[in-house]
Amino acid sequence: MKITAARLIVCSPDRNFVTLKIETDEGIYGLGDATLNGRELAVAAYLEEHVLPCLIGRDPFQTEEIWQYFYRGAYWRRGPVTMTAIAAVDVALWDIKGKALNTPVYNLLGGKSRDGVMVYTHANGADISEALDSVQKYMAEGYIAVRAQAGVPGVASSYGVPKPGKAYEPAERGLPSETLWSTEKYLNFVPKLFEKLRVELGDDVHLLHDLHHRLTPIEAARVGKSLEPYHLFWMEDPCPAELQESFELIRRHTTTPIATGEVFNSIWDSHDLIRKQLIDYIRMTIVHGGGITHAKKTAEFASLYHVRTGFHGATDLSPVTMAAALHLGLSVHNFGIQEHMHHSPLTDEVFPHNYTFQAGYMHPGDAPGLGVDIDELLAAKYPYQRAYLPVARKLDGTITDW
Ligand code: GCO
Ligand code: MG
Repeated sequence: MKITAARLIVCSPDRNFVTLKIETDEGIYGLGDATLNGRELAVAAYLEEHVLPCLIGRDPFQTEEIWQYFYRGAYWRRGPVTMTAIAAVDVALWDIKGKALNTPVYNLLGGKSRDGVMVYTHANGADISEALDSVQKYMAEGYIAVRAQAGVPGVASSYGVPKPGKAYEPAERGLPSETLWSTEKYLNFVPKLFEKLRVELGDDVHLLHDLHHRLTPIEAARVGKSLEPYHLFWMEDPCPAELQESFELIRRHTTTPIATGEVFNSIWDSHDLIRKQLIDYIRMTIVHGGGITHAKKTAEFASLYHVRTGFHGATDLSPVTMAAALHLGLSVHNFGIQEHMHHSPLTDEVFPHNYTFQAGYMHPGDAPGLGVDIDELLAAKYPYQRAYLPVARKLDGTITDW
């Protein structure tokens, strides 16, 4: 089997997606997600100018050889653009491999290790009461794990809280919006949110919370300690993770489990965090972390250190990534949990897929390959529109992490 063509489908059904389609001389094609929120065309250009020409004529079964070719052959190492481009190729090749062998991708990754993949979704609200209602809504839908975020009194627009009446989609068309942040107000508020949730919801539901890289290590330690009575499933991205050793300070103060890595793009971003057991869940996902090939290697490295997977799964990762993550999540032994933010109905229409949700768990389906497709005619109706993630400032105007 030979690759005969490779091309991008850039579309924007409610938000931007970049999809790679690789075609072969046996009529089988594969899809890969190349979406990097707010920097989509950077990846599209990297693929079109530097990667796709090198694919033609290759054997799509050679996932390891092709991964190494684009990783080592580029000379310049790592980074979100490069690794998202490599991921798109890798995932499309696994899709082709599964289709050619007439088997779902999970069977090529070690087969099923469980019957379903436990997922969590996003509950949020402008205040504690609305956040509680939102968690209860998703529990009623069958979720057994829910992430809770709420507006922080005195902070105009908190991370994770949608604009009134709108679904939460942080990337906004036009130039970057700016939001304000107050760590002091947040630190005083967040224990109240989870105290209320536990009082009203009891101990069984898994509650998760995203600190979104905003705190210093000692501030994150304070949050972790203050949330221990409410036994969270995890606190996520407690502080920026460029300095991996800073997590040692958090670890010294709290037993609240830690998840990080959604902005990582290779195993080297988390090498110390994992081997020093400074985290409990690794969130680096397939679309930004070099594809199924590299995500599986990272998961297996993590399994040596009691670290489990908790892959990123927000709406800026297309249904192609959702499908790939479910195949890997069904198979890896040290699976932890999979994030599942609902795509819009229009996005689901553009990307028909076989994955399903049932009583807190998802399954990728048993179609050969990934079990996801793209309706190119429908996608063409929604052309790309530049969009940015917000920029955050502290109340005194200092730029901070959004
Ligand atoms: C999450 C993430 C998202 C990101 C978004 C950026 O935990 O799902 O933090 O909310 O902000 O994916 O593109
Ligand atoms: Mg996050």
